[in-house]
Amino acid sequence: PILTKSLATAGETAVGNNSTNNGLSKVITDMMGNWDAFTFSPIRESQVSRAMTRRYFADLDAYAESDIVIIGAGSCGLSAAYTLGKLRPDLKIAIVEAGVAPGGGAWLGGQLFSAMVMRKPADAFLRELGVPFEDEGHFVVVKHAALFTSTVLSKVLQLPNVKLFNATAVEDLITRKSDDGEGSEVRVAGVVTNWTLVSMHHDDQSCMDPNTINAPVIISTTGHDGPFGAFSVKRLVSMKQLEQLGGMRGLDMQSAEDAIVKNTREIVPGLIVGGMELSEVDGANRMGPTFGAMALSGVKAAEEALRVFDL
Ligand code: AHZ
Repeated sequence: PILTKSLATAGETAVGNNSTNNGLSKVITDMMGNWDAFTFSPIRESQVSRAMTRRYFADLDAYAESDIVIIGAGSCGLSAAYTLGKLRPDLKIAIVEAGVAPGGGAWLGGQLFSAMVMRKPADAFLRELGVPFEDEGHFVVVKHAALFTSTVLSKVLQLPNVKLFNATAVEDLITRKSDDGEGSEVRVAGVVTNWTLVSMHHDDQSCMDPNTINAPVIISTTGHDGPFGAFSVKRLVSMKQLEQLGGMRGLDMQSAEDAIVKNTREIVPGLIVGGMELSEVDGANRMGPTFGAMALSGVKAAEEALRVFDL
C-alpha cells in the first residue's frame, strides 16, 4: 500500500443539509422568493482554473504509482472499484475510462427500454448499494438502469482512495519480463494512457507521446469487441501473450452469466479480466440486457486482485 493523501482530498469538509420539514435545507428555502437580494460569493477566473488544475495534476502525480488500475468504467469496472475501494481504503485505485461519460453500456437496460434486469443472487449487490428494485421471483428489476449506474458511480466517486480519469484512453500495457516461473513471458505492470481525443488523432498528427501509470495489478473491463472494447486482450494477442481470442459467441442468458462470473480471473500475471471483455478471451456467450453478471464479475475481479496482491 502506497496511499498518499492527494491535494484533492486534503481538507475536504463534510456537508450536512440541515433539512427542514419541507424536505429542503433551510438555506435553500430562505433563498427561494428572495432572489432580488441574491448574489454569488466573489471569484476571479484564475481561481477556478487553479482550483481544477492543481487538483488534477496532484492526482496525476499521486496516481502515477497506483496499487490497482481499473481499465473501463462500465458496470463491471465500477462494481470492481466499489468493492475494492470499500474493502481496502488503504489501496490507491485509479480508474481509466476512455469516454467522457463513465458507465459504459449500463445507462439503459437494453435496447432503449430503461429498466435494468438482474438475476438473483445479484440483488445482493443492489442491496449493498441501496438501489431499490422490484422482486420478480428469480430476477429483480431496477426501474431505470441509470439509477443503478448513477448510484454505483456516486458511491465510487465518494471513496477517497479512488480517482477516475475519464476522457482518458489506455493505449498500451506496461510489461516486465515475468518471474512467475509458470511459462508466462511477461507480467503486466501498468498502463499507458493518453487523452482520448489525442488517441483518436494518431493517424493525422505527428507523434503525441502518452503518459503512464505503474501498478502491480490491472483489472481490465473494457467490454466486448466493437469500435472500441476488448482492448487489453486484443493487445495480449498482438504481443503474443495469448495465442488467439475465442471470440464472443451468440446470446444465451442462462449459461453466459455464470460463465463470466466464474471465469473472471488473472489472464496473464498482473492482468485480471472481467465483464464482457472476458467473453472475447474464452469464446463465451453473451447475455444481452441482464446485468447481474457484470456486477458480480466486478466483485470477483476485486477478490482476485486482492488474492494476486497477496493481501
Ligand atoms: O468506454 C468503454 C466503456 O465505458 C471503456 N473502454 C473501452 N476501451 C477502453 C480503453 N481505455 C479506457 N482502451 C476503455 N477505457 O470500457 C467500458 C466498458 O464498459 P461496458 O459496459 O462496455 O463493459 P462491461 O463488461 O462492464 O459491461 C458489458 C455489458 C454488456 S453485456 C452485452 C451483451 O451481452 O451484448 N452488452 C453489453 C454492453
